[in-house]
Amino acid sequence: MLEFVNTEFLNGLWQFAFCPDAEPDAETVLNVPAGKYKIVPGCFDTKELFGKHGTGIYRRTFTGKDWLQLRFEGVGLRGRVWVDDIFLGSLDALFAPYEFLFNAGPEEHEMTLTVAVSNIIDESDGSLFHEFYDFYSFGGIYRSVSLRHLASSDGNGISNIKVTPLDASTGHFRVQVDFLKSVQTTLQLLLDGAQLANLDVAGASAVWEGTVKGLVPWTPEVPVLHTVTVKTPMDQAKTEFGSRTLAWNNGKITLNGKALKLYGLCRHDSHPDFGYAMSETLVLNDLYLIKESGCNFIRGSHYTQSDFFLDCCDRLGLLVWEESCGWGNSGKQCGNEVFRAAQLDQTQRMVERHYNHPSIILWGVLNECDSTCNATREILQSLFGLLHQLDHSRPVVFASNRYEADIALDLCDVIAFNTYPGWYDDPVVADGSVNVKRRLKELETFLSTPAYADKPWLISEIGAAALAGDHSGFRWSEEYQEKILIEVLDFLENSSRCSGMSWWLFANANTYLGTLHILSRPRGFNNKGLLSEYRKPKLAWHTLCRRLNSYNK
Ligand code: ADA
Repeated sequence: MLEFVNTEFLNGLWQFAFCPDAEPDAETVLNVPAGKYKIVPGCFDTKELFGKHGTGIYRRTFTGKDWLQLRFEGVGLRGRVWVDDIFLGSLDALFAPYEFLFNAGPEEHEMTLTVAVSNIIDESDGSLFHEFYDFYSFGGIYRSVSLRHLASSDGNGISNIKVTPLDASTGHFRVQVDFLKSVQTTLQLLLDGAQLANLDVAGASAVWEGTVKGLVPWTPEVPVLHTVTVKTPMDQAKTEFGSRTLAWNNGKITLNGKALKLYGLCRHDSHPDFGYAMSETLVLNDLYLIKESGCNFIRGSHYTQSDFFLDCCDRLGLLVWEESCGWGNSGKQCGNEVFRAAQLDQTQRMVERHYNHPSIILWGVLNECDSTCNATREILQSLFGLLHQLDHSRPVVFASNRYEADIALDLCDVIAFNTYPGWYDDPVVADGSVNVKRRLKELETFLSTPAYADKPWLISEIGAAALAGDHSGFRWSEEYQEKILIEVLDFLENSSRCSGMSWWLFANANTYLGTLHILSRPRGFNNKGLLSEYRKPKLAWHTLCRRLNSYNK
């Protein structure tokens, strides 16, 4: 994680008021009496406000002077921020990090921070969240809030450090230091606490590139992290990174020259009791479960992940697909200019913030967008263009459910299919067998044609729902889910074309029990987890652990 000096967290108890069915104006927000308290990070509608829509008004005080920077790591569905009665700006994209720089004046004093957070679903085409998405619209300040006290008199300081590993075999890497504004200064770079270089800075960024002999590489098996510290006369910041070489060609993704076979799970960062504000203990517990199952890969579906989650993946050697928020967006929506701008903005925020995490091996966008339309092809072109411009070092991808009819596969560095043979498509045939392998073979043949043969292929989703305790053997039973999983693992073991999978889903996750999903989402959960929503294993979990751990022996 990127860490700045003189930064304090504003987490803990905040005053709280709820305005049902409304997004009140500034006057109301700033004057409404706050009769309750809520915890930040937290979702306000997991318990007594469950199912209610409206605006949660959060308030607390802090002290400071001169230039300050407020940082929100993730708020949803959207928020507005005031310091005293000054409007600082909006938090438009759920799960995305935002920063606000402001001058509090020369005297140290107490200020009131007010954040109005709405969980009312905006159904306009430009919106980043819709009711048809298959994950619940919990509202709240669900990730950390922090306050940075800048030492400079002009509001300048370090804004980012981006470390790009260029060749892990030689220890060649590049460091780019960005500033909030253009500056003339000197800068000291340290690697793991030891002097690396001194640079003169004239402009809004400075770059160092070089080779450090003996720099220990990052691998999933031995995930060694290094720290780059940047010191200027007025500021200091540091970040961890891992030295690893990622490449994608000839149908393979390679890490440090070795072809990857990814065995993984899609995961929602959610829990029925806490929504999207899972405690660090719960997140770490999930990651140990995944690591110990023998998996080496997680698809962070379907939004920007938390810093803590990524810090843990870096340390545990788990590989990550991180994607910005989108779900089944239509061609009409993809062609909407507001939607396009919002997608570009949230994707940039994700990449700028998480650039240094060695665990991230794929940048994803727009899960299951309608990639049979020209408008969708165009937005994908824009998003992939942005991603390539921000980061040359990672492949770009989106999870397609249009397969042979997709008109955007050529744009991807890695092709990924969400496919549900045996569940939505081709369920059980008469003799009780499922058609999973047949469909996967068809996709394999399609992707072995010259147009696609060079692009690595992932099964980004495949799965079946199981209601814990149903042992009938029919669809919805634990046994049926296990049957599908076994077919997928059999296929993967024998396919040299497919680079791996992320099974849908790690643990059951809250979604809607509305008219849209009522027949397929019993209890208001997506039940395709290998674990229950409280992380209790279903039969297939044990099978996965047994199979994957046997590969490592
Ligand atoms: C899709 C989607 C997931 C989930 C899944 C399912 O592939 O990407 O978010 O909704 O289907 O369970 O049907």
